[in-house]
Amino acid sequence: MKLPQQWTAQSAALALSRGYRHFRVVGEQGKGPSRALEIEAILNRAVRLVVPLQHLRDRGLWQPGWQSLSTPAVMQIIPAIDLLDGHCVRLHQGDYGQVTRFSDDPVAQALDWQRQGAQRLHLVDLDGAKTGQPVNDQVVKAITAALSIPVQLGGGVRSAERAEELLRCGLDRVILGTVAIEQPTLVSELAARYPGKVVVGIDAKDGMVATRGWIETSTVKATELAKRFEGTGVAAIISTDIATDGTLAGPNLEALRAMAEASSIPVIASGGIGTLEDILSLLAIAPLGVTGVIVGRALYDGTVDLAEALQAIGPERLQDALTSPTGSITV
Ligand code: AMZ
Repeated sequence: MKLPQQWTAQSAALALSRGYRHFRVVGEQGKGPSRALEIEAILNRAVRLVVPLQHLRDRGLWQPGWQSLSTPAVMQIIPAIDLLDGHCVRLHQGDYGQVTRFSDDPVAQALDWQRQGAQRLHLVDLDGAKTGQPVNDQVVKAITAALSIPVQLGGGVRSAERAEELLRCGLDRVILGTVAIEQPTLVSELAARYPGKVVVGIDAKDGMVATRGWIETSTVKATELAKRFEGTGVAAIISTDIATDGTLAGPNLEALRAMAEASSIPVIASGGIGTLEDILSLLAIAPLGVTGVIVGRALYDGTVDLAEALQAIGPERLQDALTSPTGSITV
């Protein structure tokens, strides 16, 4: 049955939802318990999102995840610059053999994203992650000095001294990956000493933590490592799904949900963002504690427009401006 093409809002089941408050039904799939509605949400004047509810249900995100949309969804979009030998690059699934070089002027690239409205920049020293030694410090320092927004850095931060050196240089946050699994106490100590400044990077291959430039995979579950840092003052966990990183194939929502549920530490999603819809799909798990998303290749490729994405989930979005419901649906 084709449902009427009318704008709807505030249905009984969705009355609590502020994430997708304004939408219209564009289709229906299945019958009985497997019934799914396809909705198109208005997010701003330019963007519409088709959310197949079946898709959310399949992943267990609708019940009670759908209800959990009751909190206004807020998501920080963080552009990423991965540095290899001083250049802006992206790797495919973290493979150092599959490099795409996007810019030879990382400072100009960072300034451009700041100009487009980014509130934070994510930097990765890929040489540092692989070798454990800082390689791109000159560029890192130049970017940090040039920008007025906070900058965070991961890759090769393997000691308290190194973390402190970076914070002294003006980095807002340091990201610890390999050390988080090899010396978790060091991370807890740093987090206690520098509140809000220490982020744990948990990079997972099939749910298992990978380290040292993702060349090594451990036998520790990503969610178990996340639990380890509960209550330590770690500012956030950046959860990267290696299989999707650099592929533009969409985020691994199941893995992100598991990470968000593993601890009360805010989770920043990383890996797989290819379109604005991918970013918007994260709004469904925002209430579970997914507070930000890192976007890399999609910005370079132009499949995500940063300014548009910021507008779509920022305070100016049309869904918040529209207040009068024009119909309702029953689900
Ligand atoms: O792409 C990769 N191969 C890669 C990458 N992006 N390897 C590591 N990293 C990033 C992690 C994290 O932010 O996502 O480097 C940081 C971890 O580095 P380290 O040196 O602490 O393990």
